Amino acid sequence: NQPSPITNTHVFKSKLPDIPLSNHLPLHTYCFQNLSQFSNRPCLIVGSASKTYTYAETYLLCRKVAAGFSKLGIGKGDVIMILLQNSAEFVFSFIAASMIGAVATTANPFYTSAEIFKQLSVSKAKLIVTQSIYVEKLREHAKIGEDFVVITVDDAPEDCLHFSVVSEGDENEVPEVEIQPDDTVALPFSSGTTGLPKGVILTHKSLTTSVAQQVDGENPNLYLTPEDVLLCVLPLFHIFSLNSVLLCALRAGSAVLLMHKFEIGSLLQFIQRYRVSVAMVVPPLVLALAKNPTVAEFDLSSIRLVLSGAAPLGKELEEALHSRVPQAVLGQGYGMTEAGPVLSMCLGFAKQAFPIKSGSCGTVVRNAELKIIDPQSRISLGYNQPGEICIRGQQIMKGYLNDEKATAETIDAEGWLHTGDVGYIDDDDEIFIVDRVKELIKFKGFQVPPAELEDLLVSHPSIIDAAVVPKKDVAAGELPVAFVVVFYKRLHKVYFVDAIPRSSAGKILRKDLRAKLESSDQT
Ligand code: 4UU
Repeated sequence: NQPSPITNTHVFKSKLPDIPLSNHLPLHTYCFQNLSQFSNRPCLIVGSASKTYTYAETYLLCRKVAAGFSKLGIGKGDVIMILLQNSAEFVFSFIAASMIGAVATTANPFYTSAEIFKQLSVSKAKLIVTQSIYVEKLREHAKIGEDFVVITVDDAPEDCLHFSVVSEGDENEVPEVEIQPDDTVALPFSSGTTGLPKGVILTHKSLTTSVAQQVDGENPNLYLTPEDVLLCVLPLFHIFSLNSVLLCALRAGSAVLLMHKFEIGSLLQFIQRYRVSVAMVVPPLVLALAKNPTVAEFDLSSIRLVLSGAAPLGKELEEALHSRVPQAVLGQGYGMTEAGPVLSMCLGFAKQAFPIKSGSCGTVVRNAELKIIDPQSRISLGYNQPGEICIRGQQIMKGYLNDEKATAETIDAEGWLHTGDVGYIDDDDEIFIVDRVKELIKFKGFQVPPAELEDLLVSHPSIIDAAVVPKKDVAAGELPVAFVVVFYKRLHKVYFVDAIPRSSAGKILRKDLRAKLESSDQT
């Protein structure tokens, strides 16, 4: 216990001991390392299709797709874009990319064409796996087949290939590639503490370390077993679901119940039918589970653990959910794409669980160091003093793609990643997030970079200047709100609606809109 000679930094560690890490292994090798123990157990359950893939089948399909990608010319270091809702094909594509040393960049299929193309051009993706309904967006700025190859998981439109082209590959023809721990495997996009979305370089080592910090060791922080069924309704293109649901489940041999979208009725049916035991959620989903009256008609007794993350979870909401699933341990994980992503996890989820407090985001994960610094002086702080949360460890990103400046602003010379989140550590080593010093807006847990909306607003000829900030909201957590400076004919308020009411002749029903205004003014 020698004090450091240079600084006396207060460093917080997990209450669990560090463990040996198998982070020299490529991600897919690490995830499937214990496969033989559960090869005939369910791995992927596609809720909507009532189809289950065992571990052996999943592994085989990943290898086939890896061979198929390779045959299409995808090699080491090449990037594929996965533009899919949660599906078995998402999983096969992601793991297959890892198997051939390629990189998967994941994107929200609801993105506009412009958003998708920004990510495509920065990541230089050569192949896109998507659904036919999104293909039109890919035609707007490019020629399919020339600029990139498009594979659809359903009927292939013109110039596109059907997924069977890769999934019927020969599993014995997966090329032998040398994969180094420092090679990139995933390239999710995040705006970080400032500016526009950037490619976050996550290496094989980052992700294997992060998964190990959660589910490995004699007393795993997040204890999962082959008997568990994990709810996978959060989108896999976001790092929370990709890492803490999919990759952790594969390593532990748990089953993953894939749902392509959130709809409360089918969600409840699936939980009941498949006896979901572990539910990874975001606060808006907690709200639905806690408050929706239909929940009472379903049997949720199989749920033993609820892990909420990606945005702050109110105490009142947590307690409301507790009354719906009294048998379950409720707790939070705290993550950030750049941090690999998990910084802290509820120790109530450990095999030998610790007592926990509601409102806490858990305790820093093992094999990592966390410090809290004064945002002005940058001096590290002790217990119970709020400041900016910083993390160091082998799980954090290698950096932002082609952006040394943003990388240097986020990871300092000593290897500390600065989160832009403000929090404190209490006497029991639990982390409480109290504020955010970065500009990021979190709408239902999704990133909304204000800079992106500001750019869009000022590109309008009548808008001189604009600023976008979050406004607190019960259902969404935060709503992006714009302040705009315009030339003349000033609008004082803008309402966002799904559709403008029109008569059958197409005339705007202004009377209906005015009535809507009067009723909303009273609230
Ligand atoms: C208050 O949201 C994420 C990742 C979340 C995650 C991942 C694995 C949670 C649990 C888990 O096991 O990543 P990003 O990059 O989209 O957003 C990061 C930001 C954080 O910096 C913080 O501001 O999202 C916010 N955030 C939270 N805020 C994330 N988790 C929490 C939380 N409470 N529990």
